[in-house]
Amino acid sequence: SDSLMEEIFIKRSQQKKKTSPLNYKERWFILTQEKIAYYDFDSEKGKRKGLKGAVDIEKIKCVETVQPEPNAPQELVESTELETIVNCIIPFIRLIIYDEGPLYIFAKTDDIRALWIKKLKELVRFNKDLMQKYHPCFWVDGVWLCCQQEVKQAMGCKVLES
Ligand code: 4IP
Ligand code: ZN
Repeated sequence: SDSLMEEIFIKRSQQKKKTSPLNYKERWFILTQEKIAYYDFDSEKGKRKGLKGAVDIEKIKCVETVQPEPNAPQELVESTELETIVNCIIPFIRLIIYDEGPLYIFAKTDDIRALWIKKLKELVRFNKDLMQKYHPCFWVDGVWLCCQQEVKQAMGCKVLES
């Protein structure tokens, strides 16, 4: 269906498996009424390439901002090309979407972040099973930095103000 918004964001790997690497990739995000999808792209030609992943809007349980990782990203970023970008963006960004696990997306400016969060919150407003609590910090090395819980699915530790 029609694209509502498009933007290039840096995405943290979702680490669906315990062995998945933690890395950051630049992806072209397209938001429609049904999903938020992200694609690989050719930065020189400004062209979109293959679909890398998508989250169904109706499965989203929470859209929130989170605190930056205290020691990220220097030693976490694997691609040296991305390092500068991630370094200069990290302080500004924080957009998190929960589906099964958290999807962390980094926006380049506060304005872009605010715009996307506003739009996404609108879209998920009537979803079933919206979370009342979330984790305001990152999931790193098998632990939630905010509350030290060691289960990824553990209930959030901070109540959402709506
Ligand atoms: C991949 O690392 C990419 O970061 C994937 O992102 C990511 O998938 C994978 O995480 C992660 O293992 P390598 O490229 O070094 O293999 P993308 O699909 O954007 O390329 P996500 O789920 O974040 O899209 P897993 O846990 O999904 O495998
Ligand atoms: Zn927590």
